[in-house]
Amino acid sequence: MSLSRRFLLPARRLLQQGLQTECCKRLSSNQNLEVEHELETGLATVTLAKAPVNSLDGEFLTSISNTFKKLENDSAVKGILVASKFHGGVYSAGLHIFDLFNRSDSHVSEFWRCVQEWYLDVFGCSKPVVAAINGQAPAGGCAMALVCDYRVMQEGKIIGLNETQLGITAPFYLADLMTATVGARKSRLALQLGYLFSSQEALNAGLVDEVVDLDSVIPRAREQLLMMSKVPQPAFHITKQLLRRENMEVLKATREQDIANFVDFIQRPSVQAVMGKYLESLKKKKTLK
Ligand code: CO8
Repeated sequence: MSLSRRFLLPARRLLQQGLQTECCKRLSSNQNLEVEHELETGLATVTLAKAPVNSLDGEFLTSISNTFKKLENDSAVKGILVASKFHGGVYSAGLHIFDLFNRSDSHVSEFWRCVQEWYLDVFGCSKPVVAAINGQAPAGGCAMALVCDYRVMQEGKIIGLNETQLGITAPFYLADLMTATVGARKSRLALQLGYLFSSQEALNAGLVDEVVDLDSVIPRAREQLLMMSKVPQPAFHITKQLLRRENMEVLKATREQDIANFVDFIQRPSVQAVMGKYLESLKKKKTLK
């Protein structure tokens, strides 16, 4: 390597790091979740980084919930983008299935409480939230996108609430959200069959708002978020809360019952048996690769 190149490379890196700290603040970071805040625009980026597939276990859901609580209360944050660190791979594989399989009632019950809390904090966030779906998004991955205000998806991937395929049901608040998004008939069919939409089908159904190539997912999502963040904020926040209030109130009023119903259902031997087979098929798929 020439002397000038040897000198210039570290210098450029330092310069980039310097520029980054000037215009971009890392709000918090743990090994599963990275949160950055662009000071100039007020936009925050939440990057899901739980290897290998962003499966949502109780701890991860709580960490997302807490992050959204913080961003909601930070007046400098004007909008939130949600993306995956596994760019072009998996946005999120949904709930961590092992938290539902062969677990005690109390474990499942606490886990389901985390799911509800996650929903109330992310769906209930009054700021603009845009999903940059830069990978596969089955089940809870689709839910992670549905709770956002706008969805930009990578072409050639899958998305949907496929819960019935693994023998479980989507919670009523997500089923309602799916219906509100794609309409009653499409939602009914998709939920009953546990249908996974291709990106193009999702676009046609209105499940996502845009389908673009991988390199354009984050820039397009950011552009949309910037536009949304410029709507006068008190009006945006209040309108968003107004539109989401009814859906949230139903869950708030029935949380304990929802947990009891879910535990009762998931612990049935027949449900556990289907889930066991599904887990086996996931492993088999791997050995066929
Ligand atoms: N939970 C736990 N582990 C998982 C999950 C999951 N959901 N998905 C994949 N994994 C594991 C695999 O077992 C594998 O582990 P290992 O390396 O130890 O064998 C590893 O992650 C990598 O998986 P793949 O090799 O399958 O990775 P691919 O990139 O080939 O495929 C997919 C990625 C498409 C995401 C694929 O893994 C898949 O289809 N996973 C199952 C997705 C699914 O059906 N999820 C349903 C979960 S139930 C749910 O989310 C209910 C939602 C209710 C509301 C939730 C609100 C938040």
